[in-house]
Amino acid sequence: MTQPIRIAITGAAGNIGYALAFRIAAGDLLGSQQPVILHLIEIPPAANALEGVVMELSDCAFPLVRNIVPSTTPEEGFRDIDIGFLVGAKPRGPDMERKDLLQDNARIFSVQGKALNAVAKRDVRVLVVGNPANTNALIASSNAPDLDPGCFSSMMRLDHNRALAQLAAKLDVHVTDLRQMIVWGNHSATQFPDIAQVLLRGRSAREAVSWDWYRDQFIPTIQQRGAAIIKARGASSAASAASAAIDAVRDWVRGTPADDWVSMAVPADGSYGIEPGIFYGYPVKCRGGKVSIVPGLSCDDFARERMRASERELREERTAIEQLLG
Ligand code: NAX
Repeated sequence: MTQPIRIAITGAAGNIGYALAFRIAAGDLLGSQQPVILHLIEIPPAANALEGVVMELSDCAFPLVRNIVPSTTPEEGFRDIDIGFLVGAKPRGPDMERKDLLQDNARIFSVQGKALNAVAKRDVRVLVVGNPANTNALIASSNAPDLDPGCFSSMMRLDHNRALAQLAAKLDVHVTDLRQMIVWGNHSATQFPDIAQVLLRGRSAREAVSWDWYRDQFIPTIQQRGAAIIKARGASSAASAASAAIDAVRDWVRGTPADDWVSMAVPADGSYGIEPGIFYGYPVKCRGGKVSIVPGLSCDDFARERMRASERELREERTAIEQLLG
């Protein structure tokens, strides 16, 4: 019988964690033949809420769930895990500066990086969702010196999926008709959703929309989509974020389609002029569990300027938390 795979979710009693756990338990991540053991991690004040999540998961009698391991410490929660979704993070309080948020979350992710280093499987795959996701991934990875930095990525997939949906709606086609979307940079308002390479049934989608729409509507809509959801729903994206997290790890583990790529934030390696030292959103292909940045795409001055603006922001975030890098 297939061995169960151990999957950790931090912030499992939060909005995204609550949506994610049930979809993974139902087999949406690794398919209907792969049993799972869920490691659900919370902070002590949320232990009761976590117990409720465990009760509900157990009440679903999911055939694929072999065990549920609730915990309030990362050393216990990450033990022997194959996959980690690092969702739990401190939300921005009313009087909090972005700088304070960065510091508080940086501490959480340095502790979690050390714990992953100590107890996770050596080929663990860790997707960081908690914000500021790119810099949190950098901190976790730099505090896990025995794990390959390629074990870590941060989530650009929600932005990627949002970009596909908006462009498909504009062109009056289905999202599955589109290929080769890219979201470069940071998961923040400086991200650059780039449609220069997008193909609509093999032809350039960029040429099918006006420049004004692309620059003045499409790009800001994707950059501000999170805020628009909060305004409409009174709460931040949860089910769509969980869905994107599942898409991201599924493609990482099982591979991207032969004729497409996806956007993932991975350690910058100098590709496209983005120097190492940050996690940067790139177009990537995944094969055999490994991620490779798609090489050799042409980027015009308009694109370069936006890619550099997002890089600058990531370097500023890095400077703010430099003391917590391992
Ligand atoms: P919630 O506040 O609903 O849930 C967060 C949960 O994390 C809480 O239950 C909290 O107790 C727990 N937590 C906090 N610190 C923890 C720690 N050290 N260890 C374990 N658990 C901890 O937030 P939710 O809406 O679920 O969002 C979670 C994170 O995702 C936020 O940082 C949010 O900004 C980020 N997002 C990232 C997205 C992305 O595309 N990368 C999109 C959606 C989302 O905004």
